[in-house]
Amino acid sequence: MRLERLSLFLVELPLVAPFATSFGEERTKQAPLVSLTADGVMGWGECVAGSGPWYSWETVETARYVISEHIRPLLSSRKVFEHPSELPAALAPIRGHGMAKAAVEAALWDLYARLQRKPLYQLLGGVREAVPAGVSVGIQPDIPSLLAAVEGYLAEGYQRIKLKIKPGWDVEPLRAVRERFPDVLLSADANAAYTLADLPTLRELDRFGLLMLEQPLHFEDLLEHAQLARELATPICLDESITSARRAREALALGACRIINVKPGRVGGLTEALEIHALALERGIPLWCGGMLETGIGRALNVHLATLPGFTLPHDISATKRYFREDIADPPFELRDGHLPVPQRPGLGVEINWDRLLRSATWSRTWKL
Ligand code: SMG
Ligand code: MG
Repeated sequence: MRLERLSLFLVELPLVAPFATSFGEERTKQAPLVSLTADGVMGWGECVAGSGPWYSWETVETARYVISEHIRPLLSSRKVFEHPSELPAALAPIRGHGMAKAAVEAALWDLYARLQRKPLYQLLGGVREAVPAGVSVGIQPDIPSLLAAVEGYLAEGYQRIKLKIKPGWDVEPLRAVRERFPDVLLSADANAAYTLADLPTLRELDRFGLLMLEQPLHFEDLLEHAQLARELATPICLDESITSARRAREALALGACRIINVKPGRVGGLTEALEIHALALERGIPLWCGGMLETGIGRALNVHLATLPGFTLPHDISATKRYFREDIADPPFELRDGHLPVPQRPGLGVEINWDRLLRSATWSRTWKL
């Protein structure tokens, strides 16, 4: 592949409902979208950095800066790639900024798979044509609203319910959902809202038969998670703390988690995610694919990744309409028997809707490489 052009778009889409976590509430989705062109074919990637430095220190603005000012010159000086897995080494001079790098790598994978005329999952070694969908339920104003939301999602067919929790919204909502839906696969995600001083509360969560407790402690911590893991029966899953395959190896060596949530953006790209997958298979650690309220571009990437054999638990990959009334990619993802079908067309298998992209773009730029 001889790269010819790089484009960067900043899009903003309204969410169908506000999404609240332990670190705040989102009402719109902002996303940098990257396209790379070679041989007249265009590949797309989405950056999962948020509008502010809350989930991660990367933001849409740091991603725009790093892609425009640092990744672009590295692409320009190299231009030719035989395979997308060569990109991480080419970007190694840039330390950190994994979400910015991952967006560009995703565009290169899409481009590569389109040029090969194969759906991405076949190139990754995927083994499924549909992936089980779970849903992440934001912090609600009260228990009745929570129960109504969960009931609605279960009626739609979601296979696992994950509740966002924070101090003050933990034991009661989990108890209420567990009492009302005794058999549902249920998990909780704290987005790093607790400390070891909260051990008495976290111990209470053991009573609800949770599939896992996701990222209870500090976003960079491994040692305290290992300590907590020894105190709880519920398996700990790490999200924010696993920013690379290196960190995944450290976490497993320390006993900090028994399950890993893989987000290609958070770990610095698809190649790094594949390395975590290989490690998890070797160690017998179950994986699932997390979500960042992606548009259809990022959602498609997640669906392809989730087809790999080590991804054995339901994912945070929901139908498009759970987040957006109108997406910038077609066709929208729809639930079928609690699963999302894997796009079978070349590459990511979704197409940009240019009309909607241009209507939702707040900024864009194209460079010749
Ligand atoms: O895409 O369905 C989705 C969102 C899933 O809860 C979700 N993501 O910590 O796992 C997580 C959160 C991060 C995003 S919060 C803005
Ligand atoms: Mg999480």
